[in-house]
Amino acid sequence: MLNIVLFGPPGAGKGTQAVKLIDQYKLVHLSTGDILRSELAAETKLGLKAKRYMDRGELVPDEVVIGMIETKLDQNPDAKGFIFDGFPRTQAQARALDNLLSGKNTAITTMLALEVEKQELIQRLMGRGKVSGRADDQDISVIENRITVYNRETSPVIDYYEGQGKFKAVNGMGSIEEIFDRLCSAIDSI
Ligand code: B4P
Repeated sequence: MLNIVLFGPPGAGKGTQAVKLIDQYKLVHLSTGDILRSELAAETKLGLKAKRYMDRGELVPDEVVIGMIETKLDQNPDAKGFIFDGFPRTQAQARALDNLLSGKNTAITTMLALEVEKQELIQRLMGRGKVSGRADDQDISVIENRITVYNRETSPVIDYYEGQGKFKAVNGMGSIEEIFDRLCSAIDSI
């Protein structure tokens, strides 16, 4: 199986590139952000709980997102592989993902980490905020907090995969097609 963790700060292009990669490599796309937003739209108990965190740019508690990923893995027993987009975001999530995958006799193949300058992240998120209606993209202080939370809580996930020899940095500046070509080269070189 080809199991890819697509990593990067908010606005790095994870969701944008994941959509292209699943088409190219015929993988299943698992985005915790998308799952949380659909729970929120359906006004489920989980969605309403998550909203409190997402609106402030904080991480939703580990046990909530780990449970969601477990359900999605179980729903796709015949997948050729998965793209994990926006997950794991903490080392505890990374450990839980390893356990879930090893229970299915598979493992993460590689972590591809998109690297983008802070000013560009802010510009992209504010740009999306004008059209998406996403509350967390429309307020500069929430965007700044998401980047701070990323640096504090999520960036240590790099060390986790580096320790396993699975970390690959990918330049996330440039056009969507240029970045897609870099990601494909990184995958094809495995
Ligand atoms: P996510 O949905 O994962 O949001 P994101 O990181 O902001 O999005 P992404 O990185 O995919 O966006 P993209 O750059 O593609 O998370 C939202 C919230 O959910 C989190 O803050 C947290 O509260 C919660 N959450 C999610 N997962 C969690 C977890 N595992 N644990 C705990 N909490 C969790 O796109 C951004 C914009 O840039 C788009 O408009 C796009 O068109 C544009 N863009 C992309 N590439 C570009 C390029 N090359 N040039 C110009 N623009 C580009």
